[in-house]
Amino acid sequence: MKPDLFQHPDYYLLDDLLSEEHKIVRNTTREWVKRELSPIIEEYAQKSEFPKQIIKGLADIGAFGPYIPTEYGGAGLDQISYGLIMQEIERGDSGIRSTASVQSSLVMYPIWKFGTEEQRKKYLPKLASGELIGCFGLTEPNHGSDPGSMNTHFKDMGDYLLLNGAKMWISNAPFADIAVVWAKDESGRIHGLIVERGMEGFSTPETHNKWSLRASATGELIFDNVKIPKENILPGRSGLGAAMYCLDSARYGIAWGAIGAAMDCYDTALRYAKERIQFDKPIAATQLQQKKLAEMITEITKAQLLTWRLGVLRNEEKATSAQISMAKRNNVAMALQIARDARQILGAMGISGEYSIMRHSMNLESVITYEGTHDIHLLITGADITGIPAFK
Ligand code: TGC
Ligand code: FAD
Repeated sequence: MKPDLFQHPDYYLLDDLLSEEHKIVRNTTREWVKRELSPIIEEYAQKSEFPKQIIKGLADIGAFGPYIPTEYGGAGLDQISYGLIMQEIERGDSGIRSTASVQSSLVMYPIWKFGTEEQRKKYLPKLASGELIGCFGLTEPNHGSDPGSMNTHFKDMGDYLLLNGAKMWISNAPFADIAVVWAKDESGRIHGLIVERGMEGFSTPETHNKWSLRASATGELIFDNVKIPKENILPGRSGLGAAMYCLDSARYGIAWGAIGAAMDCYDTALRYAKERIQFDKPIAATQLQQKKLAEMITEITKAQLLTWRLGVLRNEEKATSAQISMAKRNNVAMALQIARDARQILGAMGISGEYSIMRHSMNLESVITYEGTHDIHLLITGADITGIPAFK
């Protein structure tokens, strides 16, 4: 892969809206990505393997629990810093951002928000340091967009809970030490449970043959009469809303992350277009390529503004779920379109692993599906503005 020459597009001087701390966090993450991730990511994506050696580095830059309080090992940062970390990591690769998103927003966040003090103390510091890796099991083979219809369930056996069922398409599953799993009790109410690797009847087979998110490990979670200690239930909140509350945090991070992928594609295409000579002039001198590049920077700038504002609302605890859906949907679709246009600007080189664009493009095909599909987020906006849910 070519050396990482990334330069940050900031057409509307959005850096002026960031604090010194935001810039330090952003620059530290960017330097780590250039130094530790860019040189190896193409090789790991090609061989379809998560680079486990970067876990410690991710923990060191605060990517595991950026906004979790320092007393639990988190970085104690605000929501804009969290977003900037996700942006910079996804500038490197969406699959690596996935690992950070799941660990932070889908594992540490529910334990922090809905767990007991004992659970927080037991798991959060080890998750923050990367000593433990977690995954989040909501999706099932027959229930994706409609998780409320899930089949995974548990029975109260007096001394313990007996868990049965299966989850599918679970990021980090093949090597996770713990799983936050959503399952129904005997009355049909959904709860979060902490399932630990090694519990009898719990297995995590890997999902192979993905053309997308190849540097992220995806797998199933299978529960065959797994005995779960009662102290592993998250008691603070139950119902589908508890799982969705965690998704709000992860979707917010993805809205920032997608900008990172888009910025990388734009920056690569701009540099290439200025250097690539055809018909005795740089292809950047042609109107057709300028149209693509001008539209890219316009869309990136709009997404940056939307997402920065969402970050301010998150910091003020005023952001709604529907506002987060709008940003996730807009930004991922924007990034995917930019990846496709950038690929064309590079001609044949656009499909080569010498450049990051094709990898981003393939990754974004997962990002536009997970954490709520493009369609589902549109329906969430539709329900919000009309007051009429159109899912069913
Ligand atoms: P509905 O009746 O609308 O809601 C059920 C309960 O949930 C509450 N709720 C939310 N709470 C907080 N934040 C949100 N975004 C919420 N959305 C819904 C709602 O208030 C209600 O609460 P209560 O107390 O009244 O019961 O639910 P529905 O059954 O009609 O379904 C609609 C819904 C929301 C589930 C659907 O729109 C949706 O979002 N489907 C998408 C499923 C999804 O996003 N799955 C993601 C799986 S995890 C994943 O993909 C990780 S990838 C990670 C990575 O690698 O980066
Ligand atoms: P379906 O729900 O079957 O949807 C299929 C199509 O129908 C979509 O286009 C959808 O938009 C459309 N559709 C569905 N309902 C409606 C409707 N009411 N109206 C109109 N159209 C509709 N899940 C986890 O729990 N944890 C994870 O860590 C995780 N990681 C993932 C990693 C990867 C790489 C991928 C690809 C997925 C991951 N997922 C994870 C699963 C992901 O959240 C689901 O794939 C997603 O929610 C969509 O579910 P589905 O694939 O079953 O699609």
